Amino acid sequence: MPEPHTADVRPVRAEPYEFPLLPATTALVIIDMQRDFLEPGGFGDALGNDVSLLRAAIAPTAAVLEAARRAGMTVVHTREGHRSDLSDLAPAKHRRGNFATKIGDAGPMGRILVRGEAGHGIIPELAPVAGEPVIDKPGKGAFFATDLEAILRGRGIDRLIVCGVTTEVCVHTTVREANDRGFDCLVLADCTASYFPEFHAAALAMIRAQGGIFGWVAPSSALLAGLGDG
Ligand code: TIU
Repeated sequence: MPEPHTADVRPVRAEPYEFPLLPATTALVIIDMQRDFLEPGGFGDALGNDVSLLRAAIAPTAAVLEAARRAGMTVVHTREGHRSDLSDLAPAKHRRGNFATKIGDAGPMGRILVRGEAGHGIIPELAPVAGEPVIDKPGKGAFFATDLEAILRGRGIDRLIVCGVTTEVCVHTTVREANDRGFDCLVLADCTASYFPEFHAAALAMIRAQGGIFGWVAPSSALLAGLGDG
């Protein structure tokens, strides 16, 4: 692909330095903003977490989603979950934690982390619209056992804006996978969240440390300003 014309690049104030946003080759990737992680009675709850801690990421992510759509950027949503027969659920993932309620068990939002169940759905505030790929992933990383990379390469995407939950689990795993595949990742600090605020802070610090070893970190306000929406 030819180098982008520098006039098309919208610099975003980020750490450790400016992120060169180019809307035509950038995808907004929203990780696992599902009821199973954000609402009581889902998978996050079954793991013993206070799910209310994730809700702060909803409003800023909704604003970024709207701006990305307006800018004509590719938008991709991911959902963590499994086939109803659990044939794509690794036994190690199934037994991990020894919790009373496990993946596939019945809960108030249907079977936990199973595709097609209410809890597996993306929260209504961030619902995908027609034309936006939704990637169903059985693991923590969005590239593992999915067609995400093929979809991004097919659209000429080489940089990602990453939002979603949780910062140190599915967001981090995805950013690490993307980084090794040659994608530049900008993680939006207020559009990501964790059940553990200290892990959220540490996860973001790990991304931007060492000259941006895994990528860049910025507040959503910086992205909106870069897109002319701020
Ligand atoms: N438990 C936890 O923090 N996260 C997950 O299990 N999945 C995602 O991060 N999406």
